[in-house]
Amino acid sequence: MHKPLLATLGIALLATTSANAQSVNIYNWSDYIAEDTLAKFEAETGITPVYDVFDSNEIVEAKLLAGNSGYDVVVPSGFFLERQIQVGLFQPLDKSLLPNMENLDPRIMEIVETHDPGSEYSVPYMWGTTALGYNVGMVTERLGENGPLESWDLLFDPEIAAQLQDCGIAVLDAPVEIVAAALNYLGLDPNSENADDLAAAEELIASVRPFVRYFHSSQYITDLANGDICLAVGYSGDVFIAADRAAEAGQGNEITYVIPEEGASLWFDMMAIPSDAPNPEAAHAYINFILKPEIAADITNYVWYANPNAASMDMVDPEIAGDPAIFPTEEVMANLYALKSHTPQFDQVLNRAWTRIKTGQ
Ligand code: SPD
Repeated sequence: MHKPLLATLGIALLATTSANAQSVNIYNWSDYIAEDTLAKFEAETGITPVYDVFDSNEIVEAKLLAGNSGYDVVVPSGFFLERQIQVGLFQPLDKSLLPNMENLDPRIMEIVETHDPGSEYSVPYMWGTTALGYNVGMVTERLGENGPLESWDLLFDPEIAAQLQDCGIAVLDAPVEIVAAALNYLGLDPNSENADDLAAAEELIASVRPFVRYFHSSQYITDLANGDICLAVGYSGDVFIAADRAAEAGQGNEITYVIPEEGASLWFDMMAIPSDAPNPEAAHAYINFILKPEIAADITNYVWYANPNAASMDMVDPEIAGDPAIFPTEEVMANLYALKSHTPQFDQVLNRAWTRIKTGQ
């Protein structure tokens, strides 16, 4: 007699539990979170995180523009987010749900203002630079100790790049950043939308194209670590991850990251909530959790990227906090340029040039 009643009750209980159970769908860069961040978030909030990764701003933008991405939190770079805000892809943040924003460093907040005035739609996640990672042994063997080891010549001087062809050069599949690096190397404005400037950058990159093994935005981590390539244009923390893995593997590959003397780009990856996010409340809970000092410190200590959380600095490994290639000093900062949002019109032209470069036409 009681059995069916209990069974009915059981079903009802299950239904209640799943109606109340919350989840949050997060779309973040690959290799960009500590091992235990998501487990800690779930334990603290009871919200189940569903985590998906990407390795290029263009991919995130395409998903957001298509609509119904299903994501609650996405992490584009500021120079993409800026124009995504303008076309209504994000919803305003409810700051009453983000008390941990008080931990953010006012100096960083001042810089990211240019992308999102008043942080109406976003908060910074991690930040870094895009420059050169190389295998010290392989590169010095080919270029000597006196080679241009602190210069973009490693990539952009055809005579130098040709000498590294056999050990392998990888370049990010990131048109905005690589063209900006080429423009900067040529002494031009890295954010220029001028057609002649773009043509000059394209000519420069095309001149070293024969020596580039591949264009990809995450494969270089493993390949640098294993000694399968010797030079990569990469993101700061990713090169440090490669260096760490190489040291752990003990195969004699020593990887170093350099911000070349000509300068490099500086960027901020920003957490934002898509306008059509299924669960904005859980999204706020996730963002607020990431803004806890100990969580931000955990992530920095694991992925070697600078975080914008002033209150976390006491918990960041001193070796990381004191490394000017991760937390740049004023002097290094002065040699960095911030990437700006491009107009959609320029983007089209840029992407055509990029396709020509990659296909070698
Ligand atoms: N593995 C994490 C990579 C994060 C890179 N952020 C991209 C910034 C684009 N300039």
